[in-house]
Amino acid sequence: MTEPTNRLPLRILLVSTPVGPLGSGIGGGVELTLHSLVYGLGALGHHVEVMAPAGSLHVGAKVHQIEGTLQVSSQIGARDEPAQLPAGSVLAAMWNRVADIQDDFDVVINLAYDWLPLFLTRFMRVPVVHFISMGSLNDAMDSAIREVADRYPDRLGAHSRAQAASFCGDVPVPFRILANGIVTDRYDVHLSADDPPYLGSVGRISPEKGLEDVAELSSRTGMTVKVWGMMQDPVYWQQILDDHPDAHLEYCGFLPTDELQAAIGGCSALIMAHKWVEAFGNVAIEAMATGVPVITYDRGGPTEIVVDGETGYIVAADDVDALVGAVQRIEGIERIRCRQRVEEEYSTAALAGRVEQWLHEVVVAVRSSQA
Ligand code: HBI
Repeated sequence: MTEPTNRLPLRILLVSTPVGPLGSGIGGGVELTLHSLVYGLGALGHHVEVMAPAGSLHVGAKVHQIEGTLQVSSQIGARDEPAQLPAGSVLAAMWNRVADIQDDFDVVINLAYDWLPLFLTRFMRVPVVHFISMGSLNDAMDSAIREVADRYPDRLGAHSRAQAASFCGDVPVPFRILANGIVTDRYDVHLSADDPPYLGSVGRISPEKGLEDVAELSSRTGMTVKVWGMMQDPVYWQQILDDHPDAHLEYCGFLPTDELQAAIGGCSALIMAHKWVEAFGNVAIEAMATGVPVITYDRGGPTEIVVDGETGYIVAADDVDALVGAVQRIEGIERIRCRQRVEEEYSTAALAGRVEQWLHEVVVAVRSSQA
C-alpha cells in the first residue's frame, strides 16, 4: 500500500544511550544507528534533535548535552540483576529534560537499552517509541519491554527477527523489524581482495564474539586474520593467543568508521563466529559496503543480512570445519553484489524510510485516539 506522500515533517527527538557520550565508542552500535537516523530522517525533511550525555560529539542536529553519572552497561551483570540508577544518574537527568521539552516534538525515539525510559512511556504526553538495540539480557528489562508491548503494541522496534524472538517466552512480543542503515558514501568499494589474501574480524574483543573459533580457523587455513575492535577483555585475548600458538591473528585496534572501512576493504571475507544472539551485525553491512563478503554462523541477526551464496555464506553455528569450507569457496561470491545489497537494503535512506513509516503510523494512531 503506498502511503500518501503529503506527510507533514515530524519533529523527532532521538534519546541516546546513557553508557557513554556520542563519539566515545562506548555506545557501540547505538552510535552508528543514531548517526544514520539523524542523517536519514533529516534527508527526508524531518526536524531531528538529539539528547545525549555531556561530552558528546556533534551529530549534525542539535544535541542536548546532559551532565550526570554514566549508566553501567546492561551487558554486565546477571539476568536477575535489578534495574538500578547511580547517584546523579545521567539517564534520569536525560529523561527529566525529555519531559521538560516533549511538547516541542511529535515523537521521541529512545535508543537506550534501559528500564527507565520504558517505564516512563505511559507518563509522557508525547508518544515514545523504543528502538531496542540488543537481544534479551536481563529480566527487569524483559518485563519492562513486555509492559510497553501490552499497553502500546506498536511502540517497540528491533533490528532483526532473531533479536525480537529472544524476548518472546510463550507469548510473542510485537516488534517492528527495522534492520539498520549506514551512510554508504563513507564506504569505498574494493572490487578485489588484497593479495596475499587475509580474513577480517571486527567487534569488541569479548567472549561473546567467539574469537577462539576465528583463531582455530586461522590455524587450519594458515590465513592471517586481522582483528579490529575495542580491547574490552585483554585477559580473554591473551588466553586465545596462548591457546592457539599457530594462529596468525593481527590485532589492529579500534578504528573510527572512516579508517575502519578503508582498512577492511581488502579482506577476502569478514568472519562472524559470535556465541551470543547478535542483535543485528552492523559490521556485516559495513564490510559488505566495501565489497567484502561475510561468512557467519547461523545465529542471530547476521543470518538476516547475509544472502547465502550471494553476499557470503551462512554456516552451521560453532562449526569451524564449515567456516573453513566457506573460506575455500569465497571466490564464488561477486563482491559488487555485496555493495549493491547494502545500497538497496541498508542505506540511511532505506533505514529512515522504514522508521518514518513506523513513526507516521504511531503518530496517526495517537492523534486519532485523541480526536
Ligand atoms: N547498557 N544500560 C545500558 N544502556 C544502553 O543503552 C546500552 C548498554 N549496553 C550496550 C549498549 N547500550 C550498546 O553498546 C549496544 O546496544 C549496541
